[in-house]
Amino acid sequence: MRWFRTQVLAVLAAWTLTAACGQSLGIEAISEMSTLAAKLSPQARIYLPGSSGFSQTSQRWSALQAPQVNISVAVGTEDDVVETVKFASKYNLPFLAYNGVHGSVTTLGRMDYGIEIYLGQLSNVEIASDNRTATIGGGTMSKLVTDTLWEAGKQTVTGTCECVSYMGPALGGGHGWLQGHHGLIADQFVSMRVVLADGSLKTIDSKSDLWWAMKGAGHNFGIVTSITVKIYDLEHTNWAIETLMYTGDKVEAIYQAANDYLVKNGSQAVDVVNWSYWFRIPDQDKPVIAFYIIQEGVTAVDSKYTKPFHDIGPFSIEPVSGTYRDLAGWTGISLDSTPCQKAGLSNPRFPIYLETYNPMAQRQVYDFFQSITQAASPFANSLFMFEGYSTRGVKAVDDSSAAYAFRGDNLLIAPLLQYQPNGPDLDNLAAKYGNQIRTLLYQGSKREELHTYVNYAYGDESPKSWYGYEQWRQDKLKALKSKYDPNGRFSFYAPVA
Ligand SMILES: Cc1cc2nc3c(=O)[nH]c(=O)nc-3n(C[C@H](O)[C@H](O)[C@H](O)COP(=O)(O)OP(=O)(O)OC[C@H]3O[C@@H](n4cnc5c(N)ncnc54)[C@H](O)[C@@H]3O)c2cc1C
Ligand SMILES: *[C@@H]1O[C@H](CO)[C@@H](O)[C@H](O)[C@H]1NC(C)=O
Ligand SMILES: *[C@@H]1O[C@H](CO)[C@@H](O)[C@H](O)[C@H]1NC(C)=O
Ligand SMILES: *[C@@H]1O[C@H](CO)[C@@H](O)[C@H](O)[C@H]1NC(C)=O
Ligand SMILES: *[C@H]1O[C@H](CO)[C@@H](O)[C@H](O)[C@H]1NC(C)=O
Repeated sequence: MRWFRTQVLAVLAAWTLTAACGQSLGIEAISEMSTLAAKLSPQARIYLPGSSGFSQTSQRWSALQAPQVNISVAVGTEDDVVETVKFASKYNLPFLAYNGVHGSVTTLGRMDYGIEIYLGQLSNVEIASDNRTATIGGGTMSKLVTDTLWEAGKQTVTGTCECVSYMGPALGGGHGWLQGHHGLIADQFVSMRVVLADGSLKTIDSKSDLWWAMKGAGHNFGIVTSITVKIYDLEHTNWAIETLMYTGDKVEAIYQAANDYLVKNGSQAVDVVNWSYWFRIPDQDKPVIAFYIIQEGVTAVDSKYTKPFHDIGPFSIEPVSGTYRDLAGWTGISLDSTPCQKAGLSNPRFPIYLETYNPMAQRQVYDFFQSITQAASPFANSLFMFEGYSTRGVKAVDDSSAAYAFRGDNLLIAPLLQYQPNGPDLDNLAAKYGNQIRTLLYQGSKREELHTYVNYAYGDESPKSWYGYEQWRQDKLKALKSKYDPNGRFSFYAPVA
């Protein structure tokens, strides 16, 4: 890395001086900077704009309000994280952890210069000798966790998408296929190593006051370099899915049936998941409804779940069976699926959590979605997602035990308006449409609180909508924030205040 140093130094010097608003940092500070590269491990890499390493480590899934950085530090060890955070803090430079780069909340755009801390080399999964926990590197992708545990006959709750990191979803609570059994990803935490705003590296567990905050608002408090989590014996390798495709005239019937036979106000079966997507396909002049019913431990989905949906009259029915590891491919989120590609598109979502479907509101949003996704529309490739994970394990965990605030909800709904970026007018139009859709669902819910999943958030929601409306939650988060991050260094991702 030595040959890099002169170049890096020159850039850092120029840029730090600019960053400090023309205020000179002085010779002493600049020579101090030269020590960052020297303090990093031999595995660390520093990438500057224009290099392929820089674009590989900093290109993001969504182009909308993406963070901007001037340097990418691909850390090789947890101490590299410590050194980089200390360095950034000392010179008051913004910094941000980059992991699976699928974070898309628009508050990330407030980072308009600074240091990227790329975690990709902190990737490993190690099963403890007692087989009850695994320790996972802070930069590990979900797929490696699932695959490594699978080889050993184990599993744990992870996010469903193969190219998303393990930690990214976990810090906001974390939804996954196995949450009906074991709870959220964050409910599996046993201990973690975390670099705090002051650059200290701490091992924390349930005895720390910070523990609560890391389970739902974790992005606001530190960089997790590794984590130990509960793992479980693999009980069922088999899974089956039935994909039912419908035309839009069936909307009310489908979601009435989903309420009656599946969701049942949160009491649905632990081994069943149903998702639906709305999107456009060739040969259909309106968006289709793809309804997935997924069941664990079987080779065909039980007809008690599928029959009511067959009766509604899908235009196609496709049953498939396989294993747990096929789920990502079946639902279009495996490594080679579209959502795992970084195609320079803007991908805002406008999430809302609900208890149950309101079939009339579903009709209203279907009609609206169909009107804004016509062939000539920039939003023609959008996807409307209705995620109905089993919730038993989530509800079984004490609601006050974590910063994650929405255990009472059953459905995670989000339109994803996907488009080729073309300036602020189009971004504003997307925001307007997305919020109109969300408002229709919200009004249809007759609720007084807008609950949103922080990890799907658009960015204009309030901290109450991300972290809960209860005053004690808001107070507790703010108190922890001023204790652990008084200068707000971790405040680009859905800041708590
Ligand atoms: C296709 C797709 C599928 C998804 N599937 C799921 C799912 O199944 N379940 C679910 O719950 N969510 C899911 N999400 C949402 C997901 O939780 C968020 O997008 C999450 O922010 C992605 O994390 P990342 O590491 O990929 O992204 P990044 O942009 O790298 O990280 C997001 C933010 O998390 C923080 N961060 C990341 N790693 C660390 C760390 N080690 N320590 C401290 N802070 C860190 C940083 O603040 C960073 O800005 C999905 C999103 C997409 C786009
Ligand atoms: C830092 O990056 C930002 C965003 O890309 C850019 O506007 C700025 O000019 C860069 N500063 C320096 C000194 O390179
Ligand atoms: C852990 O699992 C491995 C592989 O299944 C097995 O060989 C080993 O005996 C187990 N250890 C304990 C303590 O159960
Ligand atoms: C759904 O269940 C919750 C408790 O989990 C309850 O408060 C609510 O009244 C129920 N709603 C309906 C429509 O039955
Ligand atoms: C299916 O429907 C909803 C949302 O799609 C969800 O809450 C529920 O978990 C699902 N039902 C079952 C049985 O999995």
